[in-house]
Amino acid sequence: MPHPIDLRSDTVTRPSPGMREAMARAVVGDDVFEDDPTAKELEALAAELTGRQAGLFVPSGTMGNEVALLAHTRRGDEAILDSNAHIYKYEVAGPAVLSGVQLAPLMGERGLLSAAQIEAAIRDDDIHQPVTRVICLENTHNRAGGVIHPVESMREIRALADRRGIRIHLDGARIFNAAAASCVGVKAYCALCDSVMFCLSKGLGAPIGSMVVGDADFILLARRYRKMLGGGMRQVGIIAAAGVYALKHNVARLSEDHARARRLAEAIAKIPSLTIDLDTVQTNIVVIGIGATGMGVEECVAALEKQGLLVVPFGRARMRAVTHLDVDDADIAEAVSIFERVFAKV
Ligand code: TLP
Repeated sequence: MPHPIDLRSDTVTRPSPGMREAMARAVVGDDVFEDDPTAKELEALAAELTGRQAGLFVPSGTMGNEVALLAHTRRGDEAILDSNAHIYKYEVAGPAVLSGVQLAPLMGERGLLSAAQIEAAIRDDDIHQPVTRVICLENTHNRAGGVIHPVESMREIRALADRRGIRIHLDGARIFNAAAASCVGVKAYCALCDSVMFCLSKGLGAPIGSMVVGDADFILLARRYRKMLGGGMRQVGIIAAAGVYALKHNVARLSEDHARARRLAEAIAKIPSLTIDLDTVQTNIVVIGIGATGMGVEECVAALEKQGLLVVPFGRARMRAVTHLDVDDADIAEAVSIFERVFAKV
């Protein structure tokens, strides 16, 4: 059988020949001594593209979110976030273990929290209660299906945070996707937050790494916490070079992934046994309900795999397919025909 079409995640991409070449040529130094020029170049580029003072290269998005929380909070503080946020669902209780922070998960509408909803959850100034220190937003929202958090809503949350002296951290793992699909620049989203984490290793196609950006003082503290978590790396320029390459070559093409996700979603919407909320298909993520198939989610995923298409289970009744730079139009056409073959008759 030919290679399967891999839509499990946008993390599955392999570095392109050009990216490999950039990695091979990278000038390196010891980044813990802060003398790796390529890591510095990447951090400066990330800061420039997001309009923030400074950037920090971290090995993963998870570590980026966790160092940001460590830098924003003190033990016993509370962080407000959506109950389907990556930080709440998929970071192994890192905020509790590493920062000693209690999470206050709220039920967002398609993953999005409103200012009013957040305001109602802010703690009173009372010795019985934890201090609400930080609000964590996610843009695009992964579990909601790649939904964009509208900039107007983020502005309202910023105004609330300013009134109440609370910080905002953005899990912007896919913030470049949000920007590509919304005509709102990355800088506009990032200006509304005290810190932003974004991933190089997702739609941007780098093999490893994420960035944290914010004010210089904040990044200095985050650098210290990165060291604490074991993320101080040495000749890191070899992987930072892939990040520089990704930011220079792979941002403008993200809308291609969005168009392919849309095409896939619209074709799946025509299959009666499956369900899909086309309104959520705003970027590169497609969440498919197993609806009336009469099959379990694992069974659905296995049936697709047998035909050469990889997706992931996304809860008990949903699957997720993600488009990325290693799939082209022909792959999407083939993915559609596999979906039709497997589910048209059930
Ligand atoms: N998401 C992965 C899985 O962990 C679910 C994926 O395949 O989508 N924030 C968001 C919004 C994410 O989607 C992810 C990864 C992360 C943070 C963590 O990034 P990594 O995997 O680099 O630690």
